[in-house]
Amino acid sequence: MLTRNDFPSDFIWGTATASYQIEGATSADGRLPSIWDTFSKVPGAVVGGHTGDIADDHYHRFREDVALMADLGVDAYRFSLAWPRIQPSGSGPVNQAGLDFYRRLSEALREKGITPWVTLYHWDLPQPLEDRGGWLERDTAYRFAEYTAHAVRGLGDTVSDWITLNEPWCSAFLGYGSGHHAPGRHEGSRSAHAAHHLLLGHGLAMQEIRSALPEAQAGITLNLYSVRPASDSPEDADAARRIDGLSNRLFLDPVLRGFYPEDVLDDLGETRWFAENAPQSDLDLISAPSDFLGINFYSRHTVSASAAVSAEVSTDAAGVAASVEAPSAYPGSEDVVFVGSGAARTLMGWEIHPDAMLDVLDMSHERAPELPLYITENGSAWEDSVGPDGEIDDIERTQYLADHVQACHDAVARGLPLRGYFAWTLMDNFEWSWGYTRRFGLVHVDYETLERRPKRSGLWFAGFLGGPLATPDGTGVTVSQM
Ligand code: IFM
Repeated sequence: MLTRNDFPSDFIWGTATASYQIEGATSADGRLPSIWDTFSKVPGAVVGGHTGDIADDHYHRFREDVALMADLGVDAYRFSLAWPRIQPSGSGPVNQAGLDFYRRLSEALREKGITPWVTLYHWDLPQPLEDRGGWLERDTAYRFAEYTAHAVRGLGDTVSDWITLNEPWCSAFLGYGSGHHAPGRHEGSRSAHAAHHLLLGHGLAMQEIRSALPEAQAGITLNLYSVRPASDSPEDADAARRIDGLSNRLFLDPVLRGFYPEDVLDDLGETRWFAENAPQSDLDLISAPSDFLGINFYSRHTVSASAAVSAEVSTDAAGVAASVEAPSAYPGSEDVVFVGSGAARTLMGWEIHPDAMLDVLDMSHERAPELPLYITENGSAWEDSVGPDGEIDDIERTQYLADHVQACHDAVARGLPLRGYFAWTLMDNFEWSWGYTRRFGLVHVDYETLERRPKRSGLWFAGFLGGPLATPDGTGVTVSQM
């Protein structure tokens, strides 16, 4: 069985979460509403009308959660700062109480030997900024830089690993395109303007981090997909080019190469807007050297230009059936069909392709051969059930985790500069428009009592890492025992 000893000794193993998904305490200590507080209260926006008001109450239980991570044996914990705790109105003065919470968390982690990895933006934009146009406005990028300056000055002595944005594709195209995520707008190809402003925000935030913390490690996290055509036809090849363009190249190329892919801007019908509003000086900022690229990897897309294959319809990156009548998250490419390849799927409907993790590592590595890469999220949702003995025997999640850890091993063996892996997610939490109906955690959360309990997958990870929760022989639960 593979263990962490089969990896380089400095390979980082962690778990990841995000503020709105776990913290609760949405009005504590000066926090004001974010776009997710607003959106989750719109009837029909989130399954079951669920909100993040309580979530896992991590805000009050973080010490227990840090102890759990120490029991798993992780090296690092990736969490996000809630902008509306630190700068509640999205501009103006800092809220010291908000910063203090993250200082307490970071120090508690360090006491246990766990390195904090901080994401500055994991989707909880202060509502007042959305009221002024949100990410469709260039000014929001400057507000993000201002908030970053507060965060890095306030926490830079205890946090040295920083991620600017989490998955700007989702913020732009689910937030302003399909509207499946907050703020729930349907702006068609204008959602690409949000993508540019997010990336500009990344570039400006990198500047703030560099100037306040020259020793810090910093980069961005993108959600990348392996994209394949459903057939050898030129039409399907073009469908794959389009979806790869919108999902991957629209973000990888500006960040790693300093340009936007022309074909994607053409598909969007936004070439002129970008020519007028995304000057080279923006691209210089966006492509300024990073210390790493974070990649969130979940699945592979198989796509077709032909609706004739839609009987096998699959789900897109939001976990939304690609056939549902809703504005598309792929503006300009609405006609492309996401088809099933026959592979097994998680409860999100996402196909399981561990090998495709190497595709996304390759596409990043090709563009920046020297750049260290991290898998900053990877995980799966399943229908968990608690057994009579209280155990959560999540065989599928354990297998998914083991198979993706194996893919990391294959990547390292192939010489790819993969330096770490963060499992999504530490514990069950608010899965955006799916509310609490999709569980990704290595640790189960009872939403009535908020009791946490490691699942089999968590015990497997502890065994792999040699953490205190590993079984007495130090091997943990092996997949073959299942
Ligand atoms: O829960 C999300 C996370 O917030 C961002 N990446 C994908 C996860 C699973 O959908």
